[in-house]
Amino acid sequence: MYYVIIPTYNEIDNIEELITRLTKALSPLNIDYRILVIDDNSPDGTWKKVQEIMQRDKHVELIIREKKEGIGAAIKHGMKHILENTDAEYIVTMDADLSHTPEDLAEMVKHSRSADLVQASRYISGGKIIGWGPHRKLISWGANALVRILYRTGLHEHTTNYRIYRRWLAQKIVDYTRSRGYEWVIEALLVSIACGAKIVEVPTTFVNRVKGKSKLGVKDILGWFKYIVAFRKQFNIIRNTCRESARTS
Ligand SMILES: Nc1nc2c(ncn2[C@@H]2O[C@H](COP(=O)(O)OP(=O)(O)OP(=O)(O)O)[C@@H](O)[C@H]2O)c(=O)[nH]1
Ligand SMILES: [Mg+2]
Repeated sequence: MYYVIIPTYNEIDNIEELITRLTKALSPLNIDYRILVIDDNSPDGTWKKVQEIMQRDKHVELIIREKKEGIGAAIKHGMKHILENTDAEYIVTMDADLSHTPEDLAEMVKHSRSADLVQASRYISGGKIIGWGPHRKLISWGANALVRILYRTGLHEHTTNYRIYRRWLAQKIVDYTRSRGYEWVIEALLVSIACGAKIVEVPTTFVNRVKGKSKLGVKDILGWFKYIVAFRKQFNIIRNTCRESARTS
């Protein structure tokens, strides 16, 4: 079973198209799937639109949280819910703003069977970015280069929240991640590496948000760089604890 977590905050203009395209992409794959939207009580009523879709599509589920607490907190809430209430083996995460092309999921699903984490990647052969100016490209390139060098990840993409996690890894991420905002996306990847996960990158086409407002500000971007550097100590602690628990379990 594949559970797709979509965190939303004011995505009323995007959520219906995303679910339609996602359903079209998933249906022919012959897999059991659910789509779980985690909405932080969006003032634009995104959750109402999801409730409407739920009336006609039983694959769609919704959790409404009281207030906006960050993308990381929302995804973690969804992961915990899935781990506690289902026996799903695969957890997919993706943004609601149509930046993460649903049509790329088939290839990711294929690779998920032989990996612990599938990372959709803009920075390997076949990957693309549509609609970003040089400024945004440079920031993303810088953040990715910094993670790659500091943590010797051997990966090209670390900042995109379009992934498939194995169940055991999702449990580790729930146990070990602490951040709540955008830096969580990087933290979850670093925890995966610290726990020895097998990670595969699959090319994706990233399309800049067309509708709705970005919630990512300059403060968040600066926060990323600070976070990447500061996390090194925590990374070593998690690596020791996670591998120790793997040996003893
Ligand atoms: N539930 C919840 N979702 C959030 C929160 N912050 C962001 N999101 C969602 O997380 C996803 C990514 O947020 P975006 O605003 O697109 O951030 P980004 O992709 O880094 O930046 P842009 O594409 O430039 O807007 C989207 O689906 C948002 O609706 C939050 O506090 N709570
Ligand atoms: Mg976005």
